Amino acid sequence: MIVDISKWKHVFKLDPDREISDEALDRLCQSGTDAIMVGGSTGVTFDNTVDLLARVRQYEVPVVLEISNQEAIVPGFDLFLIPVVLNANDPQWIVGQHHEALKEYGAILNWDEIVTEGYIILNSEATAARLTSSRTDLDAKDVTAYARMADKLFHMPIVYLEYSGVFGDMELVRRTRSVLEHARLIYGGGIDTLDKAQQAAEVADTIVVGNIIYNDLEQALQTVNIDRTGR
Ligand code: 1GP
Repeated sequence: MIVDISKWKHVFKLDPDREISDEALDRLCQSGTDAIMVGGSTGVTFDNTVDLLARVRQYEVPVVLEISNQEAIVPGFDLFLIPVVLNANDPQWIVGQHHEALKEYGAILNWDEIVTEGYIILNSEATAARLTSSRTDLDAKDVTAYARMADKLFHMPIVYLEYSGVFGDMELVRRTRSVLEHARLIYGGGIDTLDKAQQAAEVADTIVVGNIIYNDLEQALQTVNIDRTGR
């Protein structure tokens, strides 16, 4: 399937390490979301990723893998998203793991299926922030500099503002979006109502809804109803 990320407005992110019933998965996949993103910070294995892929594949919705560790690279997704954590203090999460993976798979990759995400992690409490030793005390100038770095210096197609677990600063999201020329701005973190989804959708190109899926499925499903007439 050809997947056009430039059309994505709303994405559900599913964690292979968390349980989800068939009924819940059915409702998410048929909700009208633009894609299902599979990924998580910890406990993601080949087996739990294959399982989730097989279950989501029963539906028409595009399914993409956000790769967080080399052991969990599973073929068969529509796209593979590769996070590069721009504000990580640990270089493992900027180029280290990528280097290891390319030593193994570099010659056999289908580059048309691979999309780099310039991640900026902004919630110091998030597992991803701890894992990557991210420097999260950033002001708007810091964040927009990282965004330009991703967009202009490295030509990354995606800048991902990651607040995982908390709802972020929408003014900062808006400012970050405004400096991007080519890259798409993905926002994720703390979207647990339609109202927050709408606020985020007004300032970002794509919003990602994660945790609330597991805490309150009905609220999660509501977030699909954002106004799609904007950018
Ligand atoms: C996580 O950005 C996503 O990677 C979504 O965040 O889980 O807080 O919705 P939440």
